[in-house]
Amino acid sequence: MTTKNNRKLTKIIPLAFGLVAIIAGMSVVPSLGQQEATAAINCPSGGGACYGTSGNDTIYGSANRDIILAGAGDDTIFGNGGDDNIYGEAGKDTISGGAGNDNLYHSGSASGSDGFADSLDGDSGSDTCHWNSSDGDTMANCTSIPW
Ligand SMILES: [Ca+2]
Ligand SMILES: [Ca+2]
Ligand SMILES: [Ca+2]
Repeated sequence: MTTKNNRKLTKIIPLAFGLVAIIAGMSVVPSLGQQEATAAINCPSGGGACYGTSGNDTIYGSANRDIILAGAGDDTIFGNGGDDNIYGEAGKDTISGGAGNDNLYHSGSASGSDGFADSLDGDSGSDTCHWNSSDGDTMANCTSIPW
């Protein structure tokens, strides 16, 4: 009787572990997917340097002066208040300066084309958009400077 029950258990236990592993696997897979999706980044409330990741980010500047470097990826960046310097760096970026006198840069350096059509919007204030004509960058609400 005891032997018979033990035999049943040896069959049931691996099956139970298998089910637990499947359920655990199901819950793990979506969370890994979320890590690969767009990350939301809030810059430090006091302003200063603020960095995106190498992936696609949505970055929110503080009410103060932010220096935002978005990293590679197709980033969406909101400078919000303060006189911000925003660098889209590589990737097709959408940048809005928000209030304040902002400097928006389609790329990370003044080497010309980054190969992506970035969208720069100075929003309110006296803003400057640093763009590249061969990339097909678009601009609004800003003075344009080739960069
Ligand atoms: Ca990025
Ligand atoms: Ca701003
Ligand atoms: Ca860019």
